[in-house]
Amino acid sequence: MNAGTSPDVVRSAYAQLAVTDIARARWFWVDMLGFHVQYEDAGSLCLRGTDELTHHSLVLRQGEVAALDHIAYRVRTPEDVDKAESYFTHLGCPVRRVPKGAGTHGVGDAVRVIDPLGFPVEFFHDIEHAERLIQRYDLHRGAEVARLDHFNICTPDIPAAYAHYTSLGFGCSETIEGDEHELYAAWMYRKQTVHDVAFTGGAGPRLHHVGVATHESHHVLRTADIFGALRQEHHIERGPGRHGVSNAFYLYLRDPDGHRVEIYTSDYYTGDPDHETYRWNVHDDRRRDFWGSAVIESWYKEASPVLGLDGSPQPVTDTLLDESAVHVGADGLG
Ligand code: XXG
Ligand code: FE2
Ligand code: CA
Repeated sequence: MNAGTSPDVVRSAYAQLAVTDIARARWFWVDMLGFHVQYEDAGSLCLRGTDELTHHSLVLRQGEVAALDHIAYRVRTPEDVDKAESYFTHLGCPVRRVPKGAGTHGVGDAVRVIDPLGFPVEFFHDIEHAERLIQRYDLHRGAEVARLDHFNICTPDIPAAYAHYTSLGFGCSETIEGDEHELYAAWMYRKQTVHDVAFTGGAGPRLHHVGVATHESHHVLRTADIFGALRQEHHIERGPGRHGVSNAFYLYLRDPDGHRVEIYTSDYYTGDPDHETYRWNVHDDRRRDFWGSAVIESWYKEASPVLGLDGSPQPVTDTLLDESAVHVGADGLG
């Protein structure tokens, strides 16, 4: 096997978050958002959306500090797990093999790495299957989460993130760029949607948010209504609104530990081989909210720490370009 061959990534598959109070986290993710519990023990919960036929797309585990434990990508074949191991070893990254039973419940043989951007990332192929819930309308609750859609990560050097994911075979659907084409943000995909991963310029490595898909824009509105009705409106951070980038309808919430989740619906197909990148100018006021609504400062600045392979929080580096400092004039342009 060529050590430099990248694994064939199918999609963003799950995120594992450390939470400081698993009962409160359960309230937020299960009772309020409507994730389904696939597996539960004293210290962890494996959750999935209604459309997901694999064991989980979100794992919550009790931890000392609120942090990202790892994000995980599913790869096409078991051999792609070996390819991930040699690919990241070749790059000089910390790499650990996690045999079936030693890692996350339901997942088979996997490889965990600290990628060149400093993020804990797992690659796996085998995972337990799960019962079809898409038409179990009687079980649908809250945001009626259908599936995981994407990860959004804070990283100080967006061109480096773009280069790393390009070499992993990801396409780029959209960018935010300055007048000299300096890269402020990028959305990259393997599955045929706008993204599996996006980069927000900021101190990093940190997890900006996990994006979960619902079927209908009214589910986004209903989520906000439920939080308001229960006097839990302080969990709402940004939106509801229409994104410029991706065209999706959105709402951002913060969980009891401050982990951010985006309820997201109605982006578009990107699967043609010659799909072209759509480029937004950073001075276009519609880029992050198509109606020009201001983005709250906390959305740019706050994010979850990430853990190393030994479980300790990773140090962060400050950003090179700060999009939140970009001035947009009254005409919506710089
Ligand atoms: O998923 C997304 C986001 O990355 O969360 C943010 C799609 C678009 C945007 S943006 O705020 O740029 O419209
Ligand atoms: Fe997002
Ligand atoms: Ca405005």
